[in-house]
Amino acid sequence: MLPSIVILTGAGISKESGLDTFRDKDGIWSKVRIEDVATPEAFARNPRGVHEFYNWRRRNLQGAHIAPNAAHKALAALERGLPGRVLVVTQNIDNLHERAGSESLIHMHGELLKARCAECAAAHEWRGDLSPETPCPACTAVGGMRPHVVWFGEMPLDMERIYAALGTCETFISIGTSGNVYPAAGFVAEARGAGARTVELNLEPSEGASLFQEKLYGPAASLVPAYAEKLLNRN
Ligand code: BV8
Repeated sequence: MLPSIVILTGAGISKESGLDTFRDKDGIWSKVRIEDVATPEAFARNPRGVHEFYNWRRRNLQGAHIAPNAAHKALAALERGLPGRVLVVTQNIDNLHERAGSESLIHMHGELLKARCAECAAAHEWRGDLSPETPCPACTAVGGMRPHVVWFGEMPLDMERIYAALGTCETFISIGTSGNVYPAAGFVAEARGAGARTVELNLEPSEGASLFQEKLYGPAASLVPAYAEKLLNRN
């Protein structure tokens, strides 16, 4: 059954969990350049440097200070309250939606706690560091291990399933994303074109704000529980 509520999340939903966003003033892209750490060309040119960037983020994500916040928990409760009706599509590579209990979940940009082998394509849960010397646990090849993350210029994951859900959902909710990165930033137009009600919950208007029929601005940990409650009472 296709979900009637599709929820797109971005880095803003994890901000109050202690993870940096990308384009806020002190965000990740103010410290490193996309071209140096988040493209296949960067990885080919400087694999050790790209590994170090993701090793730092993988270690940080597993720090005791990082945990799901009320927004992640509210989305998991919404899924439990409306069985089979909710799908979360996240741009985030953190695991906070899973840790909050979300199961109907697509990581369209991959997952920081997974690594895959360029030689045999096997993907593995991965909590330690990676380096150009890391052997593949499946085929033992060395030099092919990479973060299981979608870089710029690479095709996001599960796009068919995402577009099928966007084409039939009744409500599309965008949470904590600036609407800069495609194809995710185009999802609101897809959903609206298919007749869905479109809602933006964000700290400030995103690039696509004009496409949303309902807009609420403020921190996700406050906005999302209240909005999820409203959806549960309405359905
Ligand atoms: C692709 C993993 C094609 C890496 C990331 C048009 C069509 C198609 C492609 C393009 C196009 N135009 C340009 C492109 C190319 C490119 C692109 O979009 N570039 C942009 C910069 C212009 N897109 C791609 O390359 C994509 N691939 O299209 O492939 C293709 C076709 C055929 C065959 C092969 C390929 C791939 C994009 C994926 C890149 N990987 N992530 C990693 O994480 O290291 S994307 C990167 O940006 C981030 O990872 C994140 O996932 C994503 C989006 O960022 P946001 O989540 O929105 O975060 P941001 O900081 O921007 O915003 C945070 C928001 O939260 C703000 O609005 C803020 O106000 C708010 N906020 C802050 N605090 C709070 C809050 N909200 C609520 N509460 C708070 N407390």
